[in-house]
Amino acid sequence: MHVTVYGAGAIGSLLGARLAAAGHDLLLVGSAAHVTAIRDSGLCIEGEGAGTWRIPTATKLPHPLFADAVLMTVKGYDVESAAQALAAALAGPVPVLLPQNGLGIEDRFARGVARADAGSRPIAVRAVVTLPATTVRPGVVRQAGRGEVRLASPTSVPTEMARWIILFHDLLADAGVPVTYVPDLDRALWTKAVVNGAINPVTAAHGVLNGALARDPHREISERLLAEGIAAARAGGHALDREEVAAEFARTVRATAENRSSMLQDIDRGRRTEIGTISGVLWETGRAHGIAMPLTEEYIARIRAREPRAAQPS
Ligand code: KPL
Repeated sequence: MHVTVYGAGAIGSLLGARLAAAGHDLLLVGSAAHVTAIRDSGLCIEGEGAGTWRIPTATKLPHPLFADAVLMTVKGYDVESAAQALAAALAGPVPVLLPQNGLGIEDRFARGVARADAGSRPIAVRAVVTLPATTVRPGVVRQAGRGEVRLASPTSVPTEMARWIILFHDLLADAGVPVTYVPDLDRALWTKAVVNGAINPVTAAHGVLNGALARDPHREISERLLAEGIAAARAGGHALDREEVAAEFARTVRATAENRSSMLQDIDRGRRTEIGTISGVLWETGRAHGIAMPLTEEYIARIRAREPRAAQPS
């Protein structure tokens, strides 16, 4: 299958390498530094499933783009402009996996597609991804722990959508990527957002690995953020179960203990973060329902203060 990874950072490169290893024809569209390193020495994956793969790369989407499937792994705040560019480049209706952290991603995608001056309507397939991936340096990505891809159960969606979900499920599963179906994707997305809201800003503000959140003083901060996030999500009508979310938090911290969260990696590189689509959306949801979220607000401010000035707001 011809698969394009659009926004080949840590997670996109990791998934791209798995698909290339399974024999698919990949195109990785990424930053100039990453692309140059891959052209020089191949894409090197460290940790789980280590190896080096020679994969075609580009710094821009080709026009027209011929692909059977796209993994759109750009950051949440770039989804709208990326969707617009993708819709303009694609020759026909192609399924696009959206595995971003955070919330409101499908709406951003739909807005981008609507703005595109093009006939093609890419089909958004939302996913939750818990795989921990770290960019060690351009061209080198480490899978630091375990995780999976979660897709909506095909029985929970209209038939036309089910076939695209099954396509991504089988594509990833055949490449050895752990992938599961969840009965309620909205619940899985909000659970992941609340868990990210308790992991990413804390690791990024304090410069610690995910595993540090299993111990005080960081555990206590994360638990309070978790409680605020759960309250906001529930007030917003998302049926989160407190114990289930706490268990998912503990499992994620354990399985990704050696990982630098994506937000910490962004801060390390002086880049914009996903604080807006993660904690920002949780905080706005809380505010709309009269839920006080003082610690979430404090951590949003801490992360914003560390972002490059031009990057703000989300
Ligand atoms: O989603 C992640 C991230 O870093 O953004 C986790 C799963 C927490 C891994 O670090």
